[in-house]
Amino acid sequence: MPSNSPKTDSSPVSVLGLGLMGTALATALIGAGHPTTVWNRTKSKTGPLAAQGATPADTARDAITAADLVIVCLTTNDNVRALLAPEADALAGRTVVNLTNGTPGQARELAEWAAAHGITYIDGGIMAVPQMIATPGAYIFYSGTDEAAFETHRPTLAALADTKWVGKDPGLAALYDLSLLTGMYGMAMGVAQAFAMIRSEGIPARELAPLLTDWIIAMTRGLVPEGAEALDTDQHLTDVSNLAMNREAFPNFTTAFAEQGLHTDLFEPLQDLLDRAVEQGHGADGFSRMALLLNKD
Ligand code: FVH
Repeated sequence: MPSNSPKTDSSPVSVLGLGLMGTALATALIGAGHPTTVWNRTKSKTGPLAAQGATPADTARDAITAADLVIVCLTTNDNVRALLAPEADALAGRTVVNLTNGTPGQARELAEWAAAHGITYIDGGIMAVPQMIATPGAYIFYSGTDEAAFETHRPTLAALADTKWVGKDPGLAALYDLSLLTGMYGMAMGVAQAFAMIRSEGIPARELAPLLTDWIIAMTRGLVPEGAEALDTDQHLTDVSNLAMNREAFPNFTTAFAEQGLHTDLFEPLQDLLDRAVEQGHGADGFSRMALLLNKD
């Protein structure tokens, strides 16, 4: 029967899913001295971990029954649900830490399902790529109804990355994770468009890269903290770079993209948003207003 006593650094742990991330997680646990049982749908992926000292399990059920703490990292939460549902009786009394990327709603559904079967469920959002696991700077958001269970397993989870507990609503880890990734993807697509633009004249992207890096850092330093403050205090008026001015200048992007032989579809919705902001009377506001315009209410 699984116990609830505080876990030592040598607590056993099982990892289900040995893709790039699951393998990195299992490697970190082995390196930290945890007896680690591993399972993967494609069994050949257990080989390198077994060579490092992990115990390969023939079935997910075998892995689940080997430890109180079961870490899951699959492609999607649909995969997680399909894998865990038939194993509910074996999981009862244990703690599942799900590090699969998903939505707040999916996390809440999995937490409800787990609670109905006597399983402790903690959701996680990994803020790292596999190579960053167990290195400084990597961290993982966690949330779930049972904070005490998280604290019990925190020493083990700390072998993966810094731990950031964000609350008892199981959806919060995914909310924080996707909020940060939203910023990252928006920036990454802006970088892609910038590189396409400079390369349209045969100028190598590497010539723009240092300028673009410095520019993004400088802009982010102002935009993020000031935008957050403006939003939280509902004070959007600006004397710096208002939405009316941006709306008039914005067609330069799509026109220039077209002139340079590039697609314009990435930026077109941004023009629509700026048009809406001005039409609704927010032309004197700064970019903080845009977050409110994205809200359906
Ligand atoms: N890799 C990254 O940079 C990011 C960093 C942030 C977190 N993400 C999320 O982590 C989840 C896993 O990502 P991954 O990089 O390990 O992904 P893969 O290398 O493609 O491995 C996928 C594993 O999932 C197994 N799997 C898929 N479907 C099923 C299923 N129906 N039943 C059981 N297992 C399944 C797959 O097994 P196999 O194909 O080897 O048999 C792999 O073990 C993911 O949510 C990222 O968004 C990673």
